[in-house]
Amino acid sequence: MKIDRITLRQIRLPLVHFFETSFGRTTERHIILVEAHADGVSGWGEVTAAEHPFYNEEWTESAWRILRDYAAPRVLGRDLDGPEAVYPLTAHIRGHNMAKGGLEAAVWDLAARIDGVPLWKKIGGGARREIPCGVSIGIQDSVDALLETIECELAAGYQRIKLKIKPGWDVDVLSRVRDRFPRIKLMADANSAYTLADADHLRQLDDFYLMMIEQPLAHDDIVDHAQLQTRLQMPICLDESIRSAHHAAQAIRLRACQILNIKLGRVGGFAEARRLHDVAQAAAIPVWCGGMLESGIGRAHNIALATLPNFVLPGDVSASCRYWQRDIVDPPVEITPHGTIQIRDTPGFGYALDRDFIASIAVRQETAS
Ligand code: OSB
Ligand code: MG
Repeated sequence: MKIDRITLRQIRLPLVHFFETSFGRTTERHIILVEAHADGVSGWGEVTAAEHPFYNEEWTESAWRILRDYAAPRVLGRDLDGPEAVYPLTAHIRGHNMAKGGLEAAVWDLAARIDGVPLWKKIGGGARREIPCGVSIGIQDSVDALLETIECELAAGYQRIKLKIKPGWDVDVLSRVRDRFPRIKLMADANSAYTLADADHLRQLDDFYLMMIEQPLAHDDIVDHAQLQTRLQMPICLDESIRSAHHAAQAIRLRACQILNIKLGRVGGFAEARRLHDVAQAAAIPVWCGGMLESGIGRAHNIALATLPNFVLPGDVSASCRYWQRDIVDPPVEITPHGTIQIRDTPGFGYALDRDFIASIAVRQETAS
């Protein structure tokens, strides 16, 4: 497989509802789509970098530059044995996993299409025909608004509720949520809003029978999380801190987490996501698929990823309509009444692209060959 052309497009897509985390509020996404061409076929990837460097160091603008100036030139014109060859070609570009991962994912999709198989099969997945889904609910303007949102998502069928927390929006909020919904699967994600000095404060959350607390401490920390875990009953799940299978192995060895969130972009694509999955599986650490407010392309890639065997917990992979008035794929991603997404068997990531819509919301485009 020889990649003869790579097209980058940046699209603008307003969210149906703002999404607020401990690091800020998002109302509109600026997403880079990567189209990789070979043998007259093309595959698509999505860069999951946000609009600002607050979740990690990347943002739309840095990703564009990394892709155009560093990642794409290293992959273009190469005779690749397969999509596994992309990760090592860009590995010496330090960091910028989301930029590199968007290109890598496009080549996996391309390879699946060339073989005429669904992406989930190409990556070695297929452990399940439908994936269990949860929702991630951002910080709201009031607890009443939050309770109403939860009600709505449960009615739609979602299997678990994840709430974003931060100092000032944590113990009291979760207490009211638990009072109102005593039996739901519930978890909290702090996006690094606390330090080890908050351990006693965080211990109060143990009263609410949470499935887990996600990334309470610093984005680049493993050691303090291990300390914190000895003081909490609920399992810690790591997100931001884990950028490679090696990090996962270290976190597991130090007992810094009991669960792992895997995000395709954060770890630089499918090859590393699979390695991370395997490291966790060998250590009996369950994983689930995280989300980055992806459009239909990134969402479809997440669905494929979540068919690997150790993705046993509901992920942050939810229906298109939670995010977009109109998605860029056709049909939009939908959930079943029992809170799952069904796997599709069309070659590649499984959904058709709405190319006219993509063209209409594109703010820039560049092709390298
Ligand atoms: O920490 O999981 C996170 C969104 C943006 C940045 C970080 C995170 C999230 C989510 C949203 O939780 C998941 C989704 O619905 O896509
Ligand atoms: Mg998270």
